[in-house]
This record gives sequence, structure tokens and C-alpha cells, in this order.
Amino acid sequence: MSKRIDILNGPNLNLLGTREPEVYGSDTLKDIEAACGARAKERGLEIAFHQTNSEGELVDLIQKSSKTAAGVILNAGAYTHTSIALYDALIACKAEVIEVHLSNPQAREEFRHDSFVAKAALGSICGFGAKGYLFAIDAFADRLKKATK
Ligand code: CA2
Repeated sequence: MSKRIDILNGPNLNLLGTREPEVYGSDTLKDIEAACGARAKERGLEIAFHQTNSEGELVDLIQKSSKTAAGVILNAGAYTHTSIALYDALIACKAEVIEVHLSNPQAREEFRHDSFVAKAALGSICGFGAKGYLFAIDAFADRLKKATK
């Protein structure tokens, strides 16, 4: 079984560390990528890390992950709350999906309360900042270990 986890990030997450540290923390996306790489190595997983501001490209990435990855960790940014195209790609995706958000959308504006990603995901990790990505890597590592037992 593939031990690859694709970590996909949506719009504006390339701006992390530049503004709103009180909401999103002070880590840059590069810092998060490095921390994910280190945790994945400890847990015997490979990762591929991507960010795009384009909804269509996010759909393309999910379709690619479906063919090549065991799991997808997805922070779809604001597309989380708007994108039926993402929902359709996720329900067709053969890899399991864990939704991650740095902030807790439920504790924010009402327009962030609904998630098209959550409806197609194994589960969601929200509100723990960059650590949420590491929790998701651990969740996949535990699941893949169980599956090969
Ligand atoms: O909390 C999260 O991870 C979000 O996915 C972040 C999205 C937001 O639309 C979601 O509701 C929750 C926004 C990402 C924008 O990140 C920025 C970071 C620094 C400066 C500007 C934007």
C-alpha cells in the first residue's frame, strides 16, 4: 500500500506568517511544510506538499492524489465554504481525506460555518494552528499501521 500523503493547501495560505498572526499563527507555509516533512519522516510516511490559489487546480490535485496517494490532508481555505466542485472531486477520490483548518471556523463568522470538505472527509481538525497538520499526519500513520497489520 502507498505510504504517500498529499498535503493540499488552498487560496491565500501562501500569505501565512505575513498578516493576522492572532488568527492563523506566525508560522509561514514553508515552516509548516518543514514541520510536516519532519513528522512524516518520523512516522515512516512520504509527503507531497502543495499550495494553489486556483479552485480548478485544487480539483486537479485531488484527482491526481486519488491515483497516487493513500491519504490527503486538505486545507481548502475559503473554498471549503463555497466549492461544490471540490466536494464532487472529494467524493470521487479513492484516497481518504482529513480536513485541516488553522483557525476554528465554527467560532468565526457564520459564512465559515458550513464546510463542503467536511461532508466528504474522514474527519476534521480545526483550531490548533499548524499543529493540526501534524495531528492529521499522526492520524494517517496510525490508520495505515492498522491497515497493514
Ligand atoms: O483556518 C483556516 O485554516 C482557514 O482555512 C483559513 C482560510 C479561511 O478562509 C478559512 O475559513 C479557514 C483563509 C486563509 C487566509 O490566510 C491568510 C493568512 C495570512 C494573511 C491573509 C490570509
